[in-house]
Amino acid sequence: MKKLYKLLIASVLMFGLTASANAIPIGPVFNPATGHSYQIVSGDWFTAESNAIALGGHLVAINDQAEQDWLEANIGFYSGWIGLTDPGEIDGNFIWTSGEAVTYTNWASGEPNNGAGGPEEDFVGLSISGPNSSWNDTTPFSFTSGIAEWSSTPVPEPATVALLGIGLAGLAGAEVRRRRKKRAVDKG
Ligand SMILES: [Ca+2]
Ligand SMILES: [Ca+2]
Ligand SMILES: [Ca+2]
Repeated sequence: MKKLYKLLIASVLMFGLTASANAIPIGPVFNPATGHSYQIVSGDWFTAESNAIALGGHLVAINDQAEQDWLEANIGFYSGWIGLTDPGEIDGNFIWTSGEAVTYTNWASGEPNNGAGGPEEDFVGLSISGPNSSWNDTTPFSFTSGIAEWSSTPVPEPATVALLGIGLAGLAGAEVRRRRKKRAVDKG
């Protein structure tokens, strides 16, 4: 029994260590500069893109140095998918799954190399290690998660909700008054 208890503590500690090794935000993180939210989604490149679509966006399109810097600062040590791919037979013709134009790249030295004669590489991963990060084209099963990016719909402010409530109460009050007046007229 004591042994089992010890084992349980050991596994909890180990899980804790594993979890803290990757500083990946669990919930969405909002970037005020882009007005977009970001979250880690799991899967090979295709599954991760599907999961990003389910959130209302795509795998991240890194459009400029500022967005790249923001990801480094907010995600920390991490390797996973971004929404860049060169599908089909025209290698090197990279597109963002978001449909945005490719205006910025951050390839690692010697990349993209399309596998350098090995299995063809059409899917791009990002590796962040401290202040440095770089991109590499690879095969679609090289990573088990990616970064989703989507346009956030502003949630109504509590004040707006309260005002809406007052407005509805006002309408209900007017309806009651109208009915009372009608009753008075009917009686008279
Ligand atoms: Ca973006
Ligand atoms: Ca390729
Ligand atoms: Ca490569």
